[in-house]
Amino acid sequence: MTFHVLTIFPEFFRGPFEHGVVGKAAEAGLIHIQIHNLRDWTSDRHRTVDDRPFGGGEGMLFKPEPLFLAVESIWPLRRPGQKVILLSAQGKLFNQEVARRLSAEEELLLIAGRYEGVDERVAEHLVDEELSIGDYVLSGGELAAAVIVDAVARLRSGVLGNQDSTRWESFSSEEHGLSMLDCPQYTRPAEFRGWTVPEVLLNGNHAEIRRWRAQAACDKTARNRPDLLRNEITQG
Ligand code: 9D3
Repeated sequence: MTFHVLTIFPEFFRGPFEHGVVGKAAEAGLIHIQIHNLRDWTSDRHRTVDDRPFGGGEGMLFKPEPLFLAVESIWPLRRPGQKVILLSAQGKLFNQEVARRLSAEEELLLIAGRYEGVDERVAEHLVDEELSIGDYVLSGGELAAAVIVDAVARLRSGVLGNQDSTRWESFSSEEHGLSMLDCPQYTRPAEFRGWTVPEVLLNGNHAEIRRWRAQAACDKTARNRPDLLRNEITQG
């Protein structure tokens, strides 16, 4: 699978994509990551990518032309397995279900917005999907693009050492939304600064451990993410 990222800050991605699971998968040739500088598709001497909004208002917007030229030169003959995604605060919410769907594509091109936003003709006529990673304000789409590459890449078979481990994490739950958080976990020492590990985890009774973990996961979900339990009832 190939990930393209279109950005005015190409240096931003050297860090996140060189480390961890994504970096190792790229080194092993399991995924490919290409970072493109949006300014390569400008023709004025200041390499201008932004302009003022029609109708007035704060800040600057990405002009449509460099974005269209970039996508059309990266994919001169755009095929159905090549999806363009715009990261923006106005997008639909990204979640594990979206990650799973995107992981079935051959190639993704992620556009990281900056400034106050992007000319709406980009959202309407150039991109397949407009995505946000959550209800908080970021300074641009670069961090969001890195989040999406990480979440999608690790679903590709072979990217994780143990393929099965994707199925059993907090946010895996098959194709649809999430249902339950992971249970609390402990490692040595069994007593740390007077705080002890639950006795049941030390006694080797695996049936009892399984029951404890299920209950503890329920409790933690009710406390930290009651919205997940409500979804469970309404969505089955
Ligand atoms: C006038 C309101 N604007 C600034 C407070 C709106 C606004 C413009 C540009 C808010 C954020 C941004 C930059 N954010 C992104 O490009 C972005 C984003 C985000 O802010 N939150 C969650 N996901 C994403 S994906 C891209």
